[in-house]
Amino acid sequence: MITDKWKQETVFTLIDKLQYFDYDQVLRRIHKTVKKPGILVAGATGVGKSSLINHLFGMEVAAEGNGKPVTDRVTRYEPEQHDVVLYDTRGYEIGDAKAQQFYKEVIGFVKEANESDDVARHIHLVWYCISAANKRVTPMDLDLLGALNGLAKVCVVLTQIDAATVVELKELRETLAKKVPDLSVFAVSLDPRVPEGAVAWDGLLDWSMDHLESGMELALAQALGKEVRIKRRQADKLVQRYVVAAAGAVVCPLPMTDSAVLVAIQTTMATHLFNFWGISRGTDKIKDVFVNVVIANTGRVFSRSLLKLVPGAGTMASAVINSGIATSFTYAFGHAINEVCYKAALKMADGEKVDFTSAFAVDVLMKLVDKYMKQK
Ligand SMILES: Nc1nc2c(ncn2[C@@H]2O[C@H](COP(=O)(O)OP(=O)(O)OP(=O)(O)O)[C@@H](O)[C@H]2O)c(=O)[nH]1
Ligand SMILES: [Mg+2]
Repeated sequence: MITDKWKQETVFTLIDKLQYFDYDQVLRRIHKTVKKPGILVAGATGVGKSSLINHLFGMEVAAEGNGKPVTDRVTRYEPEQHDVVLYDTRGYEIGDAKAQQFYKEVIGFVKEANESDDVARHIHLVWYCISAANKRVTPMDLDLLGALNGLAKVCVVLTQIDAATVVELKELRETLAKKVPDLSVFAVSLDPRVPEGAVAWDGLLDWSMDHLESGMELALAQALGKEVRIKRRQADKLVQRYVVAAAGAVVCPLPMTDSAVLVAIQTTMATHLFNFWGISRGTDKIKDVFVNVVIANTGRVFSRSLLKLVPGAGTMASAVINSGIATSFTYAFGHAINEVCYKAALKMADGEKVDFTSAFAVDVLMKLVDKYMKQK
């Protein structure tokens, strides 16, 4: 018969299994499966290329000295904590004779990179920036767009729209629609006075995700700093991968006390999500909190949730985990972590401090797991 003592022991057995959790090793394993997208940001000088990289990926990324010049004009940024490779170009002066040099150098660079057998060098996306402040699309823009379009997935980012009137913007869009009808155009601005609905950061990132292979879209989302809503959507997709893994792990019902494989999936998922949200990027202290609080609580939440599902009067043999339980728990636990991380990320984006120990307390997680279990 199932007794309280048995339940308690089951909880302890599961928590014991977590003692061997090696954060760095799990993270290394996760990183090995990630494919990094390469994104090139091109356009004339002063259109806001470096500012755009800073805005989306964080000030430290494009800080001077952090990149490696790969040609005179192209600087490669491969931030240690992010799984993206960014290429910032030093823009050409409009009408400058050196514009031709930019053309040769940048097109040559992308061509060579994408013909290379070394996939780590490939440029997958090009964000071609045209400033609305300049109020025109130049022949050089069109030449470059044409040439780049054959080499990678290209879109147009209409930058600095705060510096143009509605009519000017409309004209720019019409010109682009006529001259490069196949290319998507996203209007953006870093001016906080421009209403959120008028800027297309979402659109630019959605387009980018849509044009990347599935492993890479997650890597791009992981690297995003302030665009937390998009990050959340991608984080939920990540949970789905673990739900599938959990279903695969429980082809035959497992005795509850033998659920090490499922615990491993939960802890790996938790590590992956935590890293995805960039929360572990902070200090060693945050890493300690993660290992001591989040991982330990994973075991508690996991075993408590499972025990809730065991029929009270059953025998121990009836305490099994089938694939339905495995998938709904993984779904609920993944979404619970995402909800906590999302709220933390919103706070951190506003410069607030987050107390992770209380954010990931067992009761908080249990409540969220219950909520998402019902939803499944
Ligand atoms: N008004 C306005 N100014 C912006 C915006 N984005 C960037 N800027 C400003 O435009 C100037 C040029 O921005 P950068 O990001 O250095 O431009 P860049 O394209 O990297 O220029 P190069 O490196 O010379 O090719 C800076 O003074 C920015 O502060 C914007 O959305 N609106
Ligand atoms: Mg720049």
